[in-house]
Amino acid sequence: MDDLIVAGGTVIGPDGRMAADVVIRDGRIVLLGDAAGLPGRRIDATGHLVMPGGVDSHCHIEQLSGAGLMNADTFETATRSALRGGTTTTVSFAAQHPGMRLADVVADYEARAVRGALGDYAFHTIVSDISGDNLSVDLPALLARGHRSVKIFTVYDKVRVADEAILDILHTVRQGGGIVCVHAENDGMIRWMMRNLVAAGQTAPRYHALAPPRLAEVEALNRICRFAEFMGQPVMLFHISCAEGLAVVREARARGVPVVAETCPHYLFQTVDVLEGPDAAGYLCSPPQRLAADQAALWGGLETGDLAAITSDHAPYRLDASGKFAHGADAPFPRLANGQPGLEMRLPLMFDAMVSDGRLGPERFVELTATAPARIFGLTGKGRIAPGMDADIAIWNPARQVTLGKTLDGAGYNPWAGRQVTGWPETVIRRGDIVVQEGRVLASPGSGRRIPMALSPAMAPRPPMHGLGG
Ligand code: DUC
Ligand code: ZN
Ligand code: ZN
Repeated sequence: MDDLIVAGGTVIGPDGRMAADVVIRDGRIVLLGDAAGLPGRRIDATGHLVMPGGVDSHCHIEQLSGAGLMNADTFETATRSALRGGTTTTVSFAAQHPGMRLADVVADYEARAVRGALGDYAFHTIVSDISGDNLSVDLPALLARGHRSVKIFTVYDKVRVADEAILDILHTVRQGGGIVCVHAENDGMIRWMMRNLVAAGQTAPRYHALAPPRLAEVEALNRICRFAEFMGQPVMLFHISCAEGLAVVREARARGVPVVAETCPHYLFQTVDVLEGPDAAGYLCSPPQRLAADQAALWGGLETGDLAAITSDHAPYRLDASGKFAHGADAPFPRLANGQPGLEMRLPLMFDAMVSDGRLGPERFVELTATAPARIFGLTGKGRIAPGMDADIAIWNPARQVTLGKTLDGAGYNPWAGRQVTGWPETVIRRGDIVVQEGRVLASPGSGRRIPMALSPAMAPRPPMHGLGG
């Protein structure tokens, strides 16, 4: 097979940019520099930015939700959509519900991805039931097989884990090597708010802005940071939405607690106002959108590095009885499915803000949307353009103006439809194959590969504080 040469573009890395050609052989980058005169098929990237394919380390694909609802995507639809938006690697969830055997759950999600995925992928193992062999046998075996990220919830009936079990999970992951991701909100505070709002007849989606209160996030983040400190186990805190939540993260990191955190485009670009309109259900997510002042704080967290990654939290549900309205068209807001689709729009939205509008710039865009997620989760070969890395590349036309429209995922609506962005990933390459060209996705289902997670510095355990020894 001929080499593929991405010629004449500006290559963006997390630490800088350079005018360089990229030579690709057998799916890998073999040269970054001057390829003039070298043989091979050429893609002319003149005037374009050559960036690593996106790594979206938080997306829900073909997954049973915490409320027991199957979402609207298959691995095929979700990863096709991801590729068109420039994302070549996804980390989605293998979701254990109580009573399920952990090993079977992961095998099931793996089989679905093997069949359907067009992009490369890894999983977070959602642990909700530590009984039987789940914690003692299955989880250590999964960690050893490169399923090194575990996800836990402090909320939601089917997946919530109590404090003592959380400590058991942190302890087990510490021994096997890995990272624990957490959806951290206080369950009791949310339930109390929902019960009282519904009792007062305040059932419209707009009340969702109050029901997962800011302090519910603060309380649970604080507790999880203390657990991470107590156990000396690294934790990734998902979807930070508000200034006080970020302050908890910042303070814990300043104390040396091994926590990293992420936020999502909907917290950076949407406020509670989206829950006021007739389309509110389509925007409903948890934690909810907050205020403009929170957005400013989150941008500050991205600047300082207290927020290390931007992920989509893609959680697609159709606006009908199969999804959002599974409990009826007039269901009170606590019974509407949570989440919005975002896999395809994540990078165009962030490119528009960070590169076209100049907020933090292209290097930070690459770091936050590709390099850091790959590094944190030990996704070897991903997230950077350098010799030896997988040739996962998005070639961006920085001048192209696009009005966001229909996406390829299964949700059937795009919460960002109608918004104008500048910059588009016109050509996308995955392990050396051109998988998106002129808006068409060329990869076939099943051509994605699982990327086993390697031990990463972000997973390095610290001395525990419990006094029982390491
Ligand atoms: N919040 C989550 O934590 N996950 C999926 C959807 C949502 O809104
Ligand atoms: Zn969550
Ligand atoms: Zn999520």
